[in-house]
Amino acid sequence: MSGMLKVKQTIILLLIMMTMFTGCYSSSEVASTDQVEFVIGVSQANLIEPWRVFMNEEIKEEASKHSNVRIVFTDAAQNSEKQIRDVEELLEEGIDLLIISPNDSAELTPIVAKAFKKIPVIVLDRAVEGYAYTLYIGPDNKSIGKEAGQYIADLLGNAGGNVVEIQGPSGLPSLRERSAGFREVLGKYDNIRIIDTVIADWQRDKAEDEMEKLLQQYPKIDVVFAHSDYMALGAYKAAKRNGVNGIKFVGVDGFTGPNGGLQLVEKGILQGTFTCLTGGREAIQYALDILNHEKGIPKKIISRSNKITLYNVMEYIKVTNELKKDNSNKKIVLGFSQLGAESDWRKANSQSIKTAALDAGIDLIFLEADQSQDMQIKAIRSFINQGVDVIAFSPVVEGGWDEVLEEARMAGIPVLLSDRAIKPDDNSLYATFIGSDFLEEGRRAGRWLIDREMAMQLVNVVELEGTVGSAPAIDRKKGFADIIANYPQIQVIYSASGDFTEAGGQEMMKAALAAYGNQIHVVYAHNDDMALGAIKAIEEYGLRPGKDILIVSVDATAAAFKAMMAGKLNCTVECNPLLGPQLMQAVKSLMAGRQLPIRIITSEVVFPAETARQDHLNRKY
Ligand code: GYE
Repeated sequence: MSGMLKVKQTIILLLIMMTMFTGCYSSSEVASTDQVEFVIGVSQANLIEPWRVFMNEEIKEEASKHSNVRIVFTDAAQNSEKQIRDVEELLEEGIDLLIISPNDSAELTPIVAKAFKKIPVIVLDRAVEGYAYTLYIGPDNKSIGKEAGQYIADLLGNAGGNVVEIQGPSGLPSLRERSAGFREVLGKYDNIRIIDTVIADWQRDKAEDEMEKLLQQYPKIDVVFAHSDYMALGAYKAAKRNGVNGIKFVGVDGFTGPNGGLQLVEKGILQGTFTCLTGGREAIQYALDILNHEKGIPKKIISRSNKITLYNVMEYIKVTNELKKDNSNKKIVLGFSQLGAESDWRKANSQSIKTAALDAGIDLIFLEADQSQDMQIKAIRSFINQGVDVIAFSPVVEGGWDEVLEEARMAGIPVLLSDRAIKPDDNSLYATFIGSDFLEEGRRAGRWLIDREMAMQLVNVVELEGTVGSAPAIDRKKGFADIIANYPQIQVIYSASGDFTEAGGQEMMKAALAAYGNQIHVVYAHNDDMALGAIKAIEEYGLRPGKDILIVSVDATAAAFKAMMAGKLNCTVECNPLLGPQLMQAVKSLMAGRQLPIRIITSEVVFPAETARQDHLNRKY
């Protein structure tokens, strides 16, 4: 036995003893003779919500598949100070990875950041502020609220009616988002009134008491929307006891088990529920990938919510159970429509996809489209005709995909979005979207500029935009604008599209220089290739790029590093093109019958020229 393993076993024994004597830890495993390689600490916000109990069960079940893993659970009992202490103790005990579901986002941010300095950290459900963690997995609460609102509006139909909302503890951001989504949709209907909102702290009994009062107060309640199935059940009980029939109850969570939302829908107690994945199972899967240094760990995963009613509950339960069976041996055919080869980023992206397909044993049909939407639509149609198993594509522009995606749906072929998003964002048309947070990239470029240029009186910026109508061009512009909006001395005086190419960047910069010459202080380019083009134009004009005119761009390609080391580029914001491994993993999960998260967001950082020489050593593209 190696020294490290011995240490691990001692830790486990210690933790088990602490459990026995103090009752403050609980370990999923009693004394085992297996060699423990990884100890994972799980810091849970509370165990009052059945949803969190379920999260812990999922963690336990998934971890039990790996004999080299031990889990140590702590329960903060809704107290942030206690949770901070829990994490501190787990760290002292020498855990290898922390999974935390914070009680409060702001209050837990510092301790999560502290833990992240030492070990990988996976944050579940409630986020922390900033980016000091390895991976976040959580739901899109706003869209859960919206979907619930729409469902309730459909239930009420033309007659409209009175709705009551039952919430968890007030002040939680996730709860506010859920409520906001719900209100946004119902607000559009004149004949629907939200007559009251009560707080039941996720508890069934409290919901029952609150509902009791509501029933006395209001002669007519048509629908109760509770932020958890458990609270919906409490409200139902009150109505039943009072002999009030005809109220429809809608909840959120949709997990399985006694009093789980799925069973409540099956029994007709709830009219519907919206699934809200706990992320427990996925957290363990990713924890192992992280601990085993696998490639392509994302930064954020946003889970998909499903509407469950009497019509689909049986099917949903069946499909969820079948997931446990593994049918991953079948050969998979993937059709990938790449938008073009316009930049170094794109070349690295294409290479990553090809290599990852080969590594994963997936048959890849790869077609390139020369930045033409028509060619991409043709490619997707050809994949449909060939009857591939899965289609993935990187949409050159956001709009105009509905028809062809509808065709894929009719053919029963799932579609994955890679790299770029579509609009309108109808997420029933795709299984997942794997790619960067372009808005955040724009913000990062903006923040870099502000940190650097705060003292200057006037900062004139030239913005070299990417392909017109493409997701990265739209969001990078917006993210940058959001940040500089608070600094009136920073002005974008000229902006034009260079189509993400070096030649385009050079041409646009030439035009900008002709118009503004040495009044230009900064260039913000939506990608490195255009920045390289701008560097040429600036040199031709007789100024020094990186000195007379500062340049910040996005992508962090090898050529950008070279330019930074030569002093000609000042900063590049990373946009990771190595999406192949994540894409293949998603394809495989999909083919194994799993539902994919709605959004998988890539992990990225910022590289200023000052540290380029050092950072350069670890770069892969
Ligand atoms: O930044 C740019 C490319 O969609 C993220 O497209 C991608 C962008 C990338 O051509 O270089």
